[in-house]
Amino acid sequence: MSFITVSNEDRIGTIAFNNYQKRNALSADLITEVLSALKTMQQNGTRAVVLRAATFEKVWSAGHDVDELPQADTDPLPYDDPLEKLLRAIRSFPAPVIAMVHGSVWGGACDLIMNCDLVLADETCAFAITPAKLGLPYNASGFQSFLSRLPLSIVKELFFTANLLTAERAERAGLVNQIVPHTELESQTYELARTIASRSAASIAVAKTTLNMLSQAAPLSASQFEYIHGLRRKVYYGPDYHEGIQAFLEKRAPVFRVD
Ligand code: KFV
Repeated sequence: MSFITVSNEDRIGTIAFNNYQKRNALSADLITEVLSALKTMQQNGTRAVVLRAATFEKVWSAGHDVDELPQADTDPLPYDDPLEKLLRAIRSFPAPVIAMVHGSVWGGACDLIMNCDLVLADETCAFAITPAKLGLPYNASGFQSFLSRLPLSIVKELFFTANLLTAERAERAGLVNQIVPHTELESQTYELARTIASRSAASIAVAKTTLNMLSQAAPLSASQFEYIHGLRRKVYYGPDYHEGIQAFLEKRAPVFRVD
């Protein structure tokens, strides 16, 4: 079964999520297909990639497939998690990856957006990062992606509330390059991709790598990293994570401990 559609025209690749039944959740199978499409596009010298949903629905992607998260006592976002592999593949893809967004973007899909190079969206877009609803300790590289894109105050608001950031605020904060009318979303996205494809691929590849490295440069000592990792471990071994995942699976609101 295929969870995405892939096309290529004039060296512009398109990868479209196509599993709306599950709200385009980023399952391991869907991610495997995206990674394979990216590999082929890189081999074919693709000059820009558009990452989108196949159909215009109210959800762009529901984020990490919660059914595939461990239920307790295991790091939910380890280095080799499929989602983490996808984020690294987008970052290291030599040409720009443009997210074209219609609808709401949740959790890990929001992190995916942070790792795309450019974001064009219409007025229906909204973004929520939801680990606080799942009792899930987010990982340091994930926080860093948000911080490289957004002011600290907005990142904190997103992670502390798990509420949706509206299109207008997302544009003002710089998360989205531009909000365009829905009727123009496709034409403007592909116009942008064509402009990029007409420029020097060599120059753009160096710019992407260098800008990513500079924007993610954050010195952290080994002991500080281990301290953070210890804090995370306490949470994924703790009652909130267990309760958050159970609540999602049972389709009810979580009841977190108050002491
Ligand atoms: N993982 C697995 N299944 C999901 C899912 C997800 N993230 N989101 C939705 N589904 C399933 C859902 O269980 C249902 O399955 C179907 O997709 C339609 O969802 O077998 P079922 O019952 O048909 P509905 O009915 O909830 O759809 P809708 O009423 O349109 O609401 C859409 C939405 C996106 C608002 C709602 O599905 C939702 O709140 N989903 C969870 C969004 C979320 O919190 N995502 C973050 C996941 S955790 C994550 O990404 C990370 C990395 N993190 O750290 O937290």
